[in-house]
Amino acid sequence: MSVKVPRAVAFSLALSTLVAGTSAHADGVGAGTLIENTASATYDDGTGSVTIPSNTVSVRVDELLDVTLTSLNSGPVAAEPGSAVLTFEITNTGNGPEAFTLTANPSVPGNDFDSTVDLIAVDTNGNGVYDPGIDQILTGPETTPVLDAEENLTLFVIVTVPGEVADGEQSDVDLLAEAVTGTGAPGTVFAGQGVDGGDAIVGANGASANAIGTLLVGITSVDLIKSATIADRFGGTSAVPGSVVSYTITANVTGSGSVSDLVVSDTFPTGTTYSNGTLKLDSGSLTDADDADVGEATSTDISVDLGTVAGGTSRTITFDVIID
Ligand SMILES: [Ca+2]
Ligand SMILES: [Ca+2]
Ligand SMILES: [Ca+2]
Repeated sequence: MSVKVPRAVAFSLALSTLVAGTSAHADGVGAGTLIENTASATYDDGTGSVTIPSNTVSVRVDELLDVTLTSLNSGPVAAEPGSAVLTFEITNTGNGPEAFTLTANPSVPGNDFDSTVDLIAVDTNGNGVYDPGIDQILTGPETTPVLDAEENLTLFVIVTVPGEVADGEQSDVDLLAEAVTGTGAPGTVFAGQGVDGGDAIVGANGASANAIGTLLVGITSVDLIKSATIADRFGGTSAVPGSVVSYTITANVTGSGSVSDLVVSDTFPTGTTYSNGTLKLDSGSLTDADDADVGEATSTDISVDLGTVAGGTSRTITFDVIID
């Protein structure tokens, strides 16, 4: 009988790492996750292979508190006296669920004027636009819903621009977001206040963030100036029956913004009759018919639809009537 000679005692050490609990996040393992580690050894004692485990070491991942805040407005928001909306995005850059307290400061040094903050709302329906009656208005102290790690949310700060502002004036609004659990120097520990009773630890940016939204006042106004020249049948300028009265209407749009739906109209004065085909815009003829061009003349009046007109623009309308 030959005895099978056991192989030389084999000893190996295998490490197994088990990540249990909440899933990992893009920039770190989720708070409350248990990282468990057990070593094992395998050897042959002469009667066969034996495997023994070590005890398991278990590490619970603490909760990091952090946040970023950015303005979603591509530049200054055009404003005029009355309501204006500034748009921001908050992202929970910690690794656990956290809510954030919001504070909007409209009195930023350097402002040409200060707005007043009316309310802060969240974009409940996620369309990027403030929808009164749909998007949830936060009540003081304004606090976001609990955001999961990596979750972001669009916020609106609705302000009122005062009545006495001038065209071109600017004003900043500074929105601050702070982790509800706490803020402080990076590394500050809030014992037991993290996920599953772990600690909450202030992250690299202090568990708070701010962002600036800017209002730019664009007050645009329209001045309408009308004049007339007269040509009588005798080569003179007398207003007698048969004389032609040429009216010129100039619309001056001033300011840094624009006006929309600008329509200039004029009713022919009593005792006159429109001279067909004389309607012009900036010296270009318009048909009397209600057609594709912007002008129209009836037996009683003319109208010219200038649409949207930017500040700094003048448009001139002319037409003739004949004295009856
Ligand atoms: Ca938390
Ligand atoms: Ca909305
Ligand atoms: Ca026309």
